[in-house]
Amino acid sequence: MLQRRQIAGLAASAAVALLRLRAAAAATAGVYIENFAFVPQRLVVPVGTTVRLTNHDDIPHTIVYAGGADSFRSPVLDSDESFTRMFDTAGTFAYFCSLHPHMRGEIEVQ
Ligand SMILES: [Cu+2]
Repeated sequence: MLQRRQIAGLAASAAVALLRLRAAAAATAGVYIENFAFVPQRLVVPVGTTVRLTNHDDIPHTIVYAGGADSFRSPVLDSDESFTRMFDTAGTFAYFCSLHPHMRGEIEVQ
């Protein structure tokens, strides 16, 4: 039969393992906007990744994904401003700039 101390030790080990799992899942990735283009144009990330999109142009851009419940829209991003979003569901997120709709990018979450 397990002693109370052993049970406490097991619980602590499980908590540490869970924290390590969370740390491994909390990845970040970046996309930047330069010369009216998203770079990289297509980004592939694991589920749970936080993506930061940063505007390196001298003019404002926005980032819009119109995909139903997962839709998002950044505020207007001036030079060097960024928009950050966590992607916690798998899928392909094809987004664009609402000010310059020919600007298109894609984030594939696996
Ligand atoms: Cu734009």
